[in-house]
Amino acid sequence: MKLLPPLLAAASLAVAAAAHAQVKWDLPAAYPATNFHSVNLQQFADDVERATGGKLKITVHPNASLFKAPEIKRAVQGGQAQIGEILLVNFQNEWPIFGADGIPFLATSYDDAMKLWRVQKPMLDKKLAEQGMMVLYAVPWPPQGIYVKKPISSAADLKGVKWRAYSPATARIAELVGAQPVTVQAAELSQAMATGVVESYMSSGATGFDTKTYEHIKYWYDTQAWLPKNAVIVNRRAFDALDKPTQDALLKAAADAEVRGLEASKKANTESLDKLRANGMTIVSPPPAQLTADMKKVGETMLKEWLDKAGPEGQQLVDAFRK
Ligand code: PCA
Repeated sequence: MKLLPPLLAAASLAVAAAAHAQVKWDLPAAYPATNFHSVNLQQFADDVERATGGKLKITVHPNASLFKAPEIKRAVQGGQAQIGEILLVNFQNEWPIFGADGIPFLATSYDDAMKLWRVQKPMLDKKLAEQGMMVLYAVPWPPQGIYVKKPISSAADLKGVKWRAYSPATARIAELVGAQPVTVQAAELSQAMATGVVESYMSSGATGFDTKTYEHIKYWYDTQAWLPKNAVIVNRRAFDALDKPTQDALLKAAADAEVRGLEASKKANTESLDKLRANGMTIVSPPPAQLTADMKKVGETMLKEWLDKAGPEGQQLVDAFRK
């Protein structure tokens, strides 16, 4: 065997070590592995691993198995997880702009949701930078409708029902229609319906299917009230510790995931409503006129309340969105 001169040997060892040095990140997420957001996250993680030749390995932990939905943002901020997927509207009490995509009837289509994201994102970039994080990409959930046990014709029919909320805004809707709000994360929703804690809630067809809501609730009213977004956020120190090619690969995979996720959401919307029907659920589309009118009124009240809290920054966002 031919020996390398010592200096050269040391150098080649260092190169080999750098090539093999693997950075491992944990990515807590709150929705089941089969949900379209989670499938997209896994593909994002696979893309990053492939593009970096295995240098950055991201492990996705779906279904709130590592952190509960409302804890993921703090975990990423504190570095307990380097990267995570959050539901932006969960953090509206911390900063109103996080809740812009949860205001009923502000942005009600996929096009509107992405338009809203384009005006929301620069504000988010600033806020998350202050918090030592950055946002990589965001994907909307399908449009939100009302799951309810009995047929309804107006908001008055929701009085007194046990209503599952997933965010401050969905709890506020309950108050405004006279329902009884209880906050339950998606990962615990099946259980909450099975034990009778929840009789009604607003969400997408996707979450209704994920949680087998059809086993407990027979109606879904297609109000198309808003499309909340999941966002993938990363700890800034963890990002800065990566070399430039790895950072670039991560950003490229994220941009691809945003495009792919939007299409996956649209597909999940159609498919999940079909699957709910196939499992015996009645999809009421369009909803009764009085119900729509009542919910729009709820939305007007909530937009006003949101603007009061969000101040000039909020007004600027709404104006830019409506331009
Ligand atoms: N599903 C999530 C948030 C919005 C949605 O469609 C949930 O119900 O928790």
